[in-house]
Amino acid sequence: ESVLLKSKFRGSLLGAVIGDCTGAPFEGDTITSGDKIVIQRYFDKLEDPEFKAPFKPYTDDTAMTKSVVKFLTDKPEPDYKFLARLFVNEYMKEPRRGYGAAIGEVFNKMRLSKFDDVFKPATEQFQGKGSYGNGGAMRVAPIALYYHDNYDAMLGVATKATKLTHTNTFAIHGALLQCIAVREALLADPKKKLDPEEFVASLQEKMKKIENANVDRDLESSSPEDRAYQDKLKIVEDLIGKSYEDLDEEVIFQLGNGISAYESVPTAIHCFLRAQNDIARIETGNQFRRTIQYAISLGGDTDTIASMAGAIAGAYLGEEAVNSELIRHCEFTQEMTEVADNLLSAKGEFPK
Ligand code: F2R
Ligand code: MG
Ligand code: MG
Ligand code: MG
Repeated sequence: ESVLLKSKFRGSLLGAVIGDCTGAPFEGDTITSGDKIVIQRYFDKLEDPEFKAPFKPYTDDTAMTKSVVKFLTDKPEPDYKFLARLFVNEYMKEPRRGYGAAIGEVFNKMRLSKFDDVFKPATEQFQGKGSYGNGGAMRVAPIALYYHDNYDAMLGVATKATKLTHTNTFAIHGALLQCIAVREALLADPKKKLDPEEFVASLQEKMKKIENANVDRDLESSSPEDRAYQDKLKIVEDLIGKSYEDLDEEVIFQLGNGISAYESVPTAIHCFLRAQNDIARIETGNQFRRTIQYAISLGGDTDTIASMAGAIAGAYLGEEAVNSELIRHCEFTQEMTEVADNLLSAKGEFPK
């Protein structure tokens, strides 16, 4: 059992970093059918043992995920000031890792206020509306792994870890959805064929609770975010039944491929589910690669959607599903394997 968990922890964090590294060169692109052939060859090369090239660098997605792991492993209890400092140190050390355009402001305010109230700067983003970017979701996988056996704690920690930078409900609920998806994948038996309908139904039920709880807090208001992710998951569910070849335009139109959590987290979950079966023009027998390659082929926020889809796929399939050549071509993958092991052993060391 712990052998399987070890493989799944490694698989998930490798999925996060490999999706980021391989997706980053395409971030912001619109992908044509010609580009899809280019992406097919790109992955063929990355899996070729003879292929020599400098590794693909990671971006902010992995930089922040690393900090979240350290936050979980280095302190006995969640310490959000510590996490804020880790984010800021990483950002100051390497500001050119492709961070969101607005998040630097949060980090500067944290630093200038000497980390006095680490939750305040994020509340001031976008005229007080808070960021709805996918930055909370893209770094949440370690929390799902660490707290997989304590669901309520998982949601609580994921919420606060997101709120350090993102206070908009769309960003928080998106991060929770991604967190829940990674956990469900971790708990699923990789030897059994996954039932996509069951997987989505479970996410729908959980998001319903989360979105309804939000309504209860403020009975006066009924805003679009009250059902936002339930509605998106309904689309994910409807897409499962559609098996025709040219689904991509519809996926991009209905689910999105943007940098907001709302337009990327459900898309990542769709990628994971669709890759359970063959996908036209993605030639590989490897489900892990298929997930990431498909996510990238949708264009838009490719590094982040591939990273989130990769974290889910890796949590389901485990490390064995990840091609070792693909690992070799991405930055920080060796370290990420050790980091995954530390995360698993930290679970045993500290009382919850
Ligand atoms: N930043 C990018 N990619 C674009 C450029 C990088 C590229 N490599 C290059 O240099 O060419 N990618 C990274 O950002 C995303 C995560 O962003 P995060 O952490 O959520 O940051 P932020 O700044 O808070 O939000 C992102 C943008 O979303 C818009 N936005 C958010 N909330 C808004 C609101 N309430 N109102 C209006 N706009 C809002 C803003 O444009 C934000 O800057 C990932 O893709 C990661 O890979
Ligand atoms: Mg990025
Ligand atoms: Mg069924
Ligand atoms: Mg991105």
